[in-house]
Amino acid sequence: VTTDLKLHQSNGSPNLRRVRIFLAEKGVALTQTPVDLGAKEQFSDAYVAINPRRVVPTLVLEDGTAIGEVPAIMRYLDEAFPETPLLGSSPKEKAVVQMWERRMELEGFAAVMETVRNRVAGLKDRAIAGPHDYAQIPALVDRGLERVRDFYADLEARLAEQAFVAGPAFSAADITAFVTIAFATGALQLDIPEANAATRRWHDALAARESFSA
Ligand SMILES: N[C@@H](CCC(=O)N[C@@H](CS)C(=O)NCC(=O)O)C(=O)O
Repeated sequence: VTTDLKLHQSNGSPNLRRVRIFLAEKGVALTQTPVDLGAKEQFSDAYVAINPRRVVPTLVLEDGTAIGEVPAIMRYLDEAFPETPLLGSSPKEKAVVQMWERRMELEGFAAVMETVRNRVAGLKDRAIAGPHDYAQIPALVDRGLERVRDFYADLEARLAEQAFVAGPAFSAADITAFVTIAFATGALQLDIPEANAATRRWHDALAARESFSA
């Protein structure tokens, strides 16, 4: 489907990758407007008027409503374009998918993000994205690496029991877990451990889907 929706995005952003794969899986096309984070465009008056949190992504609806936060953007897209649901169909499925998507975000994605933001020299005093400046806490780097290792172990245990993160069907939880792994591998050189056979099987199957090149 072609839509009048607009997505403010940044190419290298892992949060954007979650949304891009989600859109590709659903076959929803929209207008993408780049926000240059390197040039601090997220702090420009024009962008702050759209997203006062000064982060990407932001989805802007036909009536001008601006939706921030990746899970909220996914929610809108899944409800507005109900074909190929990625957040479950029944009340039970919806709750189970949301539970797992949140776990992937809070225990995986956020752990990688915390580690990167407290480690990278270029993010000094920008340890948390958003309108406020926070100093890095170097001790969070070692703890973060430990959290990412635990995330890999927990994911392996889950995928040894289920075909996909939220159960027998592919969902948004798989997208968030996959992007977390790409982020951990690229930014922290923490790839899926060699011995994690279930995660590797799942990962290879997802990587073969066309949407995952989005
Ligand atoms: N919780 C937000 C997080 C968004 C976020 O942190 N975006 C990053 C890019 S991945 C950003 O805009 N960073 C701007 C900055 O570091 O100033 C969401 O789900 O959209």
